[in-house]
Amino acid sequence: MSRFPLATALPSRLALACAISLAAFPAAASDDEAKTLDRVIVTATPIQPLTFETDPKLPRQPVPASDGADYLKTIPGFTALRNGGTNGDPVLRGMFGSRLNLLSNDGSMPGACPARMDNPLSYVAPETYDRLTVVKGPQTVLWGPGASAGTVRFQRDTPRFDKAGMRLQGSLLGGSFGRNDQVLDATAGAPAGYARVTANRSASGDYDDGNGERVPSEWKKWNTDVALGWTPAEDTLLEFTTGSGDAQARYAGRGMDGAQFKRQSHALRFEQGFDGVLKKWQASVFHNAADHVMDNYTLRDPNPMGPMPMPVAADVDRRTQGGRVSADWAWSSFAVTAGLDTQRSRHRERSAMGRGTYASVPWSQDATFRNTGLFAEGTWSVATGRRVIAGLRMDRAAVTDHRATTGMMGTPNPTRGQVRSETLPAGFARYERDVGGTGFGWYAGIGHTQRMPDYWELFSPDMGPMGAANAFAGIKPERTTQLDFGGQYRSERMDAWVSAYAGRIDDYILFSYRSGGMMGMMSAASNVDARIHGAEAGLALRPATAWTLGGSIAWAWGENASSGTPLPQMTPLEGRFSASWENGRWSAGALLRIVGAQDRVSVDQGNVVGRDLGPSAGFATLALNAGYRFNQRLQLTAGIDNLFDRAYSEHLNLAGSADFGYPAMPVRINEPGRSAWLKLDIRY
Ligand SMILES: [Cu+2]
Repeated sequence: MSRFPLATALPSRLALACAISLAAFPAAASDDEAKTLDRVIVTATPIQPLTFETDPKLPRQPVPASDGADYLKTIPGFTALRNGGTNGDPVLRGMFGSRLNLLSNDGSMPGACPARMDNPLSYVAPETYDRLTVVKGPQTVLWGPGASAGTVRFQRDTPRFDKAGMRLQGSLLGGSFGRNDQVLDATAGAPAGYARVTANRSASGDYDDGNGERVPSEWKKWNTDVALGWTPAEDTLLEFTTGSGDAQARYAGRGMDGAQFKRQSHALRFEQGFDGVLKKWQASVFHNAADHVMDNYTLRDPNPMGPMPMPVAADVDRRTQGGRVSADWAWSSFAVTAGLDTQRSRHRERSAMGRGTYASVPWSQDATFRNTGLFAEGTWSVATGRRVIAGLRMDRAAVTDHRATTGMMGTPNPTRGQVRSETLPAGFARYERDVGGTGFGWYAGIGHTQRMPDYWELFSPDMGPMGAANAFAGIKPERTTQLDFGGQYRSERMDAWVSAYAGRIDDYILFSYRSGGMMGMMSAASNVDARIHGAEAGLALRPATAWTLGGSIAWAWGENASSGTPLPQMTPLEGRFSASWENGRWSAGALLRIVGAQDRVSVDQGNVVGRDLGPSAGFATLALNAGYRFNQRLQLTAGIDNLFDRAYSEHLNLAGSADFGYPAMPVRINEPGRSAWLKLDIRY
């Protein structure tokens, strides 16, 4: 997209400022300058191969569900584990869960479900955000601990007004299978401040796969957020935000559906800019709460032949509070951001047999988490087009086990009241080079991070490693050391980029499943050593003014070095090829997505959600889109996804639930068959 600054074309000071602003400053939103026609996004292009930034308001294809994970799928290297129609769990380079640091409004919102039905991005309505930023690999320390596979931030910009006024954006989406979405984003403001309301509603019925078989996947969700900002001076901001939302989602691949996804978020942010060496300081606090109910009777009927023939529901609740203070300094060739972030999180649950009876059961708290980290990240412009970027971080993490009993049988918990605490260092260094005048640039970096096991790794497994009382007692922090390197070339007619990585993960947290227990499957967590490597690459050609031809590939490889077997849940080789045309008023495009077979599997191993079901076949799908811009304010786009109505399924997947008639032998959930959609975007 041409509106992104071409890092290679900038003089070093500007590039430095740009790098700093990407890393630390939420860029001030400019008045809506006349935008060119926004093409339908089929594959996002990087700012540089390590960093992707995309506008989540733009139309994209295949039409995404209204959740954060589906929006990431346009970035090469990402895929998602499907639950049903929405709330897929994002996976980058075969890495899942807390290996991805997922942030909304720079606060963390870990879900509550012990089976991870509500990953952090299921509480994100992407279109109500202004920017989606991804940093691949352990190559930043600014946004919290862990982040071994990458950092994903959904952000809202600060609106600024020269005079009193109003801005409005919105969209309407309609599509096959009863899909309908409405989004409103309205801001009223003056030089002294602003009020912004964002709201969305999204719904879809069950979809049909390419065989015409219905896949239980319907969802409906809504979100409303309000931001009140006070801007007494040009470089001062005090902002209060509050929001809530709820949803329901049918899950073809689960024994229960999501009957409730209640969200409450509050945040307060202060920023002050300066003219001297100290450029800025900022402070923020957040409070995020998720209250999730899963049951087998709201969106399905209990299966009389299944493990749960009676109506049953569980209510789980997670409240996370945190804060961050940071300051930015800049000298002529050196800039640094340093600060502290902290968060605490509490998890509790209650459950009962019978419809709605859980609500009268008292809560029982099972876990609390605390983490405080100190960080510093700097950029040194060695010479024109040569930069060194490095960061250090030190975290202190503690987890308390409050469970009186564990398991369905109510076995007394041997680790009740115990606290696990760890000191976790992280750091990275990267060299970036723009070869002046050639449009060519490259980078190479090394990063190390240590990640505290998360709620799902410490509390969800039925068993821990050999010799440990349970997972809480025995699972060690994961330590990732990774090389990241790549390059890019930009010219008038061609952009090309590649990002590659090679890493080792000591004490990689692995789930193994076997049949047994009351629910039919038992899980055990253990630490193994893993080796990973892979690459993503992209090419965009502009043979004529109106035409763009694009292609990208993503390849990931992993091995369990402790056993010499494949690392499970690894994304298969994927290629996307697109052609698009636009003349300012009309646009048209086609996307061919080709995914290879995956035979590097370790059956019944994986993570808290996904396990390898076996090898999978490759597939290819074709999608078409077209757009028409009536004027600067009104744009219509339309698309047909899976044009040839192919029946196919992704490798990373859940097995369909017997409640919906799926066979006992695990069968992957199929993707939607041919579907059409129409989207109207309004800017005012
Ligand atoms: Cu759940």
